[in-house]
Amino acid sequence: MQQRQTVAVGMVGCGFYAQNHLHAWADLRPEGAILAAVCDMDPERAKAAGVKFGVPHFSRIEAMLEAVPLDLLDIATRMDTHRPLAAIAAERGIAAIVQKPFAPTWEDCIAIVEKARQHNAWLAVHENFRFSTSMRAVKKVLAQGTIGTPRWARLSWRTGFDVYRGQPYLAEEEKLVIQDVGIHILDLARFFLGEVERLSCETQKRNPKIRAEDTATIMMRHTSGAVSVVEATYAARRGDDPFPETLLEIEGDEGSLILSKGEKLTVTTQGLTFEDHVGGPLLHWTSRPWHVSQEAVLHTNRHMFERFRLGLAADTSGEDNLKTYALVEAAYEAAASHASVKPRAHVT
Ligand code: NAD
Ligand code: 89V
Repeated sequence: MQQRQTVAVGMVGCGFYAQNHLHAWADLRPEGAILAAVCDMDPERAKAAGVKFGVPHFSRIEAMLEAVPLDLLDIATRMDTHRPLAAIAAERGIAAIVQKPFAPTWEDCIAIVEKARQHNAWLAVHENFRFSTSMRAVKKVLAQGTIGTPRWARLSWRTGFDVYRGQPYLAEEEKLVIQDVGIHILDLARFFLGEVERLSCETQKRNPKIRAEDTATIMMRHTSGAVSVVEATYAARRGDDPFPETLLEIEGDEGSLILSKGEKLTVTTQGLTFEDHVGGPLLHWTSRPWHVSQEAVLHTNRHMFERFRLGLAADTSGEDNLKTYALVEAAYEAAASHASVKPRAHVT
């Protein structure tokens, strides 16, 4: 396949989190990712993004696709619109990146993947936690074998940060902490320890002002034999709130690693302990505390651009993200049934 030198990107959805996608695409322009148009069904949001980033703006995706030649759509709308928007892209042979959660149901996710396959359209999910600088550093330590084979891990995302201010819809979701942030941590568990054989889950709703569960504790047996605990809450009341950082403890048969608040990595191996700050620098458009999440968008978008340009699948392709989505579904099923659950698989 001919390698593309430049890729014309269309942004669909110019809301709260899409601002980070827009800045990231602007930063990637010198590398060949060209933000060419933006679209939001809210004309004011579309105009604000178009003016800020100097590109044509539209309130309908069809109008944008008719007016501007695009190679790749970055869909940063909420999950209820992912299936119809991804279908519009696939039917035109246009590549698409879909924000997490992939879609509201397993059936919707499968339909998005199958539609892309039917039209030979490139498809990926913007699952960015694994692309953050600190998570890449952890992956490098594991890949080097520094702590040997991982046998046990705790992946912890515990905050009291007011997530509802920027994302008010979270208070109304029928499924919350596992679907919104557990999905990231479960993806990290796969990234570090491999696929999952079975899991159990307990959920809690600790905030009376919201509709769904805001706390989940998940225990998983990986096919490698490793055991992991994945935990997430929006209801923590701690002095040293690490939002939006994921804290890690991973024990191998040669040592261990701990990623603590402030993206500090402590590695113990052969009886020696090493410490280092492994987070990325603040960017001109990022700010604390969101910078950990924001810089992950830049690295994710670069990964997507480079893989698409080379005609290769993204690490978080639609197919791959089905495995993470299956863990989300299994966690809700396990919480409801009070029994361990084997995640479903997508057989093509
Ligand atoms: P938002 O509601 O602020 O923005 C969504 C935008 O999409 C709105 O402006 C809306 O008008 C627009 N939109 C909806 N349907 C459209 C359509 N058919 N055509 C064009 N525009 C349309 O939502 P948000 O908080 O920015 O979240 C968007 C997605 O990003 C969610 O799926 C959320 O889970 C995800 N998110 C991911 C991260 C992360 O990657 N770490 C962080 C926060 C949010
Ligand atoms: O990153 C996300 O997906 C956001 C969160 C509040 C978890 O940071 O929804």
